[in-house]
Amino acid sequence: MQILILGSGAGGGVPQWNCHCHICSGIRHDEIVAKPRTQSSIAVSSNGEDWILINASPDLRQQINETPKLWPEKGVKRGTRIRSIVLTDSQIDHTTGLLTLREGLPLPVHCTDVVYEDLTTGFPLFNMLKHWHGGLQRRAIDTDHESEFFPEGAGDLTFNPVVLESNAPPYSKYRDNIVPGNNIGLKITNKVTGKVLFYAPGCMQASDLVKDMLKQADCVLFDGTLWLDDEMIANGFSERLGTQMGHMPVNGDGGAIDMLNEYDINRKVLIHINNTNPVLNENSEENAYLQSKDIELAYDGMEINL
Ligand code: HKS
Ligand code: ZN
Ligand code: ZN
Repeated sequence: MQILILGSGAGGGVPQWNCHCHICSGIRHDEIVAKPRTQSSIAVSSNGEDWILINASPDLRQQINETPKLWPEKGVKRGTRIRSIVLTDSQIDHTTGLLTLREGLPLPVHCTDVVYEDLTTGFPLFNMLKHWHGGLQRRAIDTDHESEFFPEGAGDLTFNPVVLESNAPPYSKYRDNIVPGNNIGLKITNKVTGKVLFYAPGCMQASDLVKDMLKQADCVLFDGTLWLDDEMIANGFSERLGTQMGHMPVNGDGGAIDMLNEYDINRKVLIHINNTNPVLNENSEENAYLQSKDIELAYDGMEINL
C-alpha cells in the first residue's frame, strides 16, 4: 500500500490566512524553521496507478498539481487516476475539494448516511454538483456493522469504518448531539501483506474501538490538531478547549503521545496539525519532545509504504 500525505495541516492550513500566531507570522516572515502545510487530505493506492482520495480539502487543486502520481495518464484527453473518494466527516476542510473535482465528474464518493445528510442539506455539495456530468455518485458506508467496503480502484485494499468521538460542523443538524457516523476513522488493510493503516484525523477519545485499532495497526495517522487542550484559549483565538472541538490534545495526560506509546506500532504519525501547534516549529522543545517519543509529524508530500 502506498500512502501519500497530500495535506498535513488542519482546517485553515499553515500559515492560516488571517492568523498572526507565532507559527503563522514566523513562517510568513521567515523567522522560524517550519514547513507550510495545506489542508487535511491523503491518498492511498494498492498498485501505484489507481488512487483513492481520502478527504477532499479546499487545497485539492494545488495538492494534485504538486503530486505527479495523481496526474492524468498520458494518452487520455482528460482523465484522472483518482478512482473514488472516501470522506471521514462533513467538515469544510475535508469536503470542499469536491467542488474542485467538478470538471472530472462523475466520481464515486463513499460516506456515512449522516455525512451524506449534511452534504445534501447544511452544505449541499451533492445537490450542487449534480449539474456537472452526473455529479458525485454516492456510495454508503455502513457504521452499524462496521462492514468492510471496497472503494473503486482499491485493488488489494479493504476498508473498514471506525466510529470515532469528535464533533459535527456548525451547519450540521448533529452539531450539538453527534451520532455514530458523524466522524469515522478508517482501517485500511492490505490483503496481500496483512499490513494495517489506521487513519483518524479527528478523534477526541481513546475509546475501546480506537484502542482495538491501535493494537492492530502497523501505521497510525492520528489527530495532531493541538498540542494542549487549552491552546486556542491561551492564545486568545477561541473560548473552546480542543476536546470541545472534537480533538484530543497531543501532549499531557490523556494526550495522543501517551496513548500511542502504549502500543507497539511501527509508525506513529501526527496529521491534521493546526497552525497554532508549537510542534510545527522544528526548533521547538515540543518538536524535540515528539521526536524523543518516536512519533513523526506528517508533512505535505510525505510518502509511506505499507
Ligand atoms: C483555527 C482553526 C482551528 C481548527 C479547529 C477545528 C472546530 C471546528 C468547528 C478543526 C480544524 C481547525 N484552524 N471544525 O482557528 O486556528 O467548530 O466545527 O477541525 O481543522 S475543530
Ligand atoms: Zn479539521
Ligand atoms: Zn496561526
